[in-house]
Amino acid sequence: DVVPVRRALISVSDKSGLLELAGALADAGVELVSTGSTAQTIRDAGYAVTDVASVTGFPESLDGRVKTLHPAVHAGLLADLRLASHEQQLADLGIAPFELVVVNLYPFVETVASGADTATVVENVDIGGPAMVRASAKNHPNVAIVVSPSSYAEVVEAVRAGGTTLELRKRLAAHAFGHTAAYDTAVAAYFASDVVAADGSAAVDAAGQEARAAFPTSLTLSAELADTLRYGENAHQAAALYTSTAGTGIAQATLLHGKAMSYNNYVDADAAVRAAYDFSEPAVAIIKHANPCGIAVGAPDAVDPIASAHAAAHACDPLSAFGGVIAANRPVTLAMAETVADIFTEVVVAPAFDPEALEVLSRKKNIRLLTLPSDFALDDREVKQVSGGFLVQDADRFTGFDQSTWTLVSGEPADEQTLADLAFAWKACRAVKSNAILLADQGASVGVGMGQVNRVDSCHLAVNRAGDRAAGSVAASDAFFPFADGLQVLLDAGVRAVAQPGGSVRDEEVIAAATAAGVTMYFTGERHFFH
Ligand code: 93A
Repeated sequence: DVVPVRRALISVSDKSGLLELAGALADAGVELVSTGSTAQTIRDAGYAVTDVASVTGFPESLDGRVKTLHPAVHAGLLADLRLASHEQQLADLGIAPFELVVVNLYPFVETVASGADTATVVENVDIGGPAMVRASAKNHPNVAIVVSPSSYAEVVEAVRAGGTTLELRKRLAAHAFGHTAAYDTAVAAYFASDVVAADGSAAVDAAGQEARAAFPTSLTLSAELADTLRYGENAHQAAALYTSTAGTGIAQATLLHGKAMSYNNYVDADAAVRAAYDFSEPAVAIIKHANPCGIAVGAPDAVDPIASAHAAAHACDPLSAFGGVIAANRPVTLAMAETVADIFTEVVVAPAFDPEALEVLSRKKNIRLLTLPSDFALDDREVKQVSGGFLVQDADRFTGFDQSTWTLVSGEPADEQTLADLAFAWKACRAVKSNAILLADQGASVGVGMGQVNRVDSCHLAVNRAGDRAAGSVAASDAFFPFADGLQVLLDAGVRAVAQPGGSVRDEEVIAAATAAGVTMYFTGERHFFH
């Protein structure tokens, strides 16, 4: 089932990687046929290329609307050479087949996002490109279809090795159909209104009013089916993973070891990564049911800061950490791996694993080891589904975090260590579902109260979890204390300092309680609800 590549059709808007590809194919003796500016780019680099117009005998016309839409091209894409009759007909018609097609489409989504006028947007609806992509994908027993520069290396390797395998061509065909489907979805959404946004980011109508400038008048999510999952949150729910084409997040992470990721693994790994990457210093977050059972940064004097962060995060709530999902914002070291190996853990996600760490953890059959993309980034916008629609918001980030903007409202100004602990607690608290109360000491959470429908219960939970570590810890609250009662629970437990947004109508009462206890309290001026 190996198909040697003799003739390739290349027509790409995104020219990244094009010359390396063309060079490699030319060196392998492949004849290159190409459209307008793609052909020009290849020719300028000194490689021989045939213009598609000389294949069709028809000039590229109507401002490029008709370039490859011609039987001389499409018969070459669609002929099934396993059939003698197709081979004969091609010969009779004087048409040569293509074994490789490289197409990426007019940048429709990017054109809309740039605020271009309607005529320009419409001109960027690619017709000939998807036709070639779909024809070649249909004919995958004979043709390899490449729609993304990220596939170039693999295809070149196959060409050099003597041809493409059926396995590769089928995989490329699946990618190709997913790609044109996502493309058409974006086009359909644009025609359904004026504006489209993709990949969770917003695009602005060219004529959009300033007040609405940050958000498009309509939204479609452009994502491709990456994987079907065993099931969803529960065994009776079917589920799948879609990846945004431009995304570089948890959905694009690489599974190095272990069983396939589950739906809940993805949710928790995302929460874990989001928590760990709030810190610039080495940090670890351990997540269960999307909530932290522990977050910590490495001790400043630690020989192995990420192992130190993990040990401290685990110490927060060892009971809950059983079966947890762990994220580290630094490569996992041997020392960390050895500790993790002794604790039943669902997933460890990190930018990398030291080789010895990988070896130790790979011995565990049931653990999943995941590396983040090298250009890992959290999305700037978050989309949440509600029945019948979507909510979209800027992601909550600590970019530009500046503790000097906090206001001291009670007690003595905190010393350096306490300020550092408060900053840590404040950031870590952001990763906790509201109502969130987080107690911390020396760069590690010691008690977390999460997800309660009143703040008093969250305070009790945090204090109970912290046990005898509550006394002398610092506290952070994701939102203001509406009454003094919640704060009083923390004060009674002996916390030494508190950070909270402030802004309650009863702030005076709350400050009075802190002052009466002689406890330092800062208003941060910013709320961090997380639901
Ligand atoms: O305008 S089209 O819909 N009509 C066509 O016949 C056609 N053939 C290729 N767009 C067409 N293409 C697209 O042109 C490809 O999908 C690719 O994005 C682009 C490459 O054109 P050029 O080589 O001139 O940059």
